[in-house]
Amino acid sequence: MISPTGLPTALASLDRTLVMGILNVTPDSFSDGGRWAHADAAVDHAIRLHADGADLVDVGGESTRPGAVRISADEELSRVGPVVIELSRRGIPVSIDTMRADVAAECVAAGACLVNDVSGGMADPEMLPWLATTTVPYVAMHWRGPSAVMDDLAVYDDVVADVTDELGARLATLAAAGVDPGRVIVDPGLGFAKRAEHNWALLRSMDVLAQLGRPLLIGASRKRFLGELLAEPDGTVRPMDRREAAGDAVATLAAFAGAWGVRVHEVAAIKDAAMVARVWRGRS
Ligand code: PMM
Repeated sequence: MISPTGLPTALASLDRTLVMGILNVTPDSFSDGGRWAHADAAVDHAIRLHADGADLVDVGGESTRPGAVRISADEELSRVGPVVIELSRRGIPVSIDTMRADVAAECVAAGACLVNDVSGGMADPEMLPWLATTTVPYVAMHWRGPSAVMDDLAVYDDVVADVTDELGARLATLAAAGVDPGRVIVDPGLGFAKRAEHNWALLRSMDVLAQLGRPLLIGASRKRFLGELLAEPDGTVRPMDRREAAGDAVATLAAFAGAWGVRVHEVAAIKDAAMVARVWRGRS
């Protein structure tokens, strides 16, 4: 399993897929909006994710659901800052899910060990210059535009080739800005400017994405394309709270296919699945 440089030793030496537990400190995320909006509830939930075996807790303060309107940097920081500080104080490894350099900088200073940027540095012109001043590992997700308009941007000639090329171009832009690609993890961004058939095509082609030579992160948990797959005969999409098993299946298959990490809401089953995938792939 390739690991990005700059991770804490305990995470850098994993020989199985890393499990990233999702903590959305938001009133409106599509998957768990409002549940962990208060710092105390968020910290309690993160402690549970960690106890369940999460290698990292991914803390986000801004919803990226389709159509979401952006919040201010101050608002975002007031949501995530206290949580990142408290989790770091407790020794729980944290990644910060943000598109903003200022928020990333504050959270890394507070102890976050990875920056997860769904925009791959495209949303904030300060992100790449700031990253170049640090050594923190960085997730560059495939992104075509803000959540408010992303559904209109789901147009591809060949989604696998297009996403691979666009991620390759981001790696080149990061390198030109002084960010060592050896620190960068790439993510195809399931559901971001992608319809169901795009997501499935990308999952089927993880070997093509892997040719970028970087670790892959996959986030499918509770996403709409799973609800569409499991729709009722009358077309009613399976609701969020009944997509867990399908999300577990995707995370397990992604682990078997060699993903560096999977981003999930419920950790325990996937942690076990990552161990199974490791031995299935031939490691004792
Ligand atoms: N998906 C969401 C948020 N952040 N980050 C990465 N790297 N990859 C993803 O697929 C991703 C992400 C949206 O899902 P959520 O509302 O369940 O957090």
